Amino acid sequence: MALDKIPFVIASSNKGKVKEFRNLLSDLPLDFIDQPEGLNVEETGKTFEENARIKAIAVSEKTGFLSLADDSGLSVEALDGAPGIHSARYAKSDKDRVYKILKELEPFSNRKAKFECALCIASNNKVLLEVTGSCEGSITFSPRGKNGFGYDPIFEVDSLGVTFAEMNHYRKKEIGHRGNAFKLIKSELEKLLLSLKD
Ligand code: ITT
Repeated sequence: MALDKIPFVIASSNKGKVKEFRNLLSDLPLDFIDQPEGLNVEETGKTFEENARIKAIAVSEKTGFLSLADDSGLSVEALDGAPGIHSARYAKSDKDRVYKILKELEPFSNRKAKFECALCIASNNKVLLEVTGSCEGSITFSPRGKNGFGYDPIFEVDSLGVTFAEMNHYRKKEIGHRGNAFKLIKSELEKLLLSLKD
């Protein structure tokens, strides 16, 4: 463990999310630890916020360390908010999920969508910080771009005209749902880390 750094578990098995978090948190004095291999936390909540809480608490209990969980997803207006909290399981692969949305949206002219991200930081079975961020956009007619993960190739950000998958990670950090949520929690997290060092 690096000297003076606080052990911090990113409670996620999604490699795309973990990569984004490592970038978002890179200037904080944290010693990143993967969540225990094979750990499968059942997401029984009905909202992003509830699921983020369930994951953060479970991983902090299991590891004994400060844990950050994210529950996130894409909500498409014309599909009554689907896939929403079911984003990860909407079809069997990222590619299938992307084409399922494109197919389902064919009859609609309204292509408005939004990404949401609930973050929760927990320790010792207790929620310490929680917040939600979002990013508004629309669904493209075909996938574009090679960066990012999940639904990034079909999500075009309002006003920019490019998909998340067409931007570099600095830009996604600046305007994306995860970056927006993180902006709301960052100063509180810094205070929390300082209090843990005392
Ligand atoms: P963990 O629960 O282990 O963190 P997960 O992938 O199951 O991993 P979620 O239940 O929060 O995570 O599901 C989020 C899904 O929403 C994710 O699998 C993607 O399909 C999608 N998603 C979330 N954020 C995204 C982003 O920034 N870009 C593209 N797709 C995203």
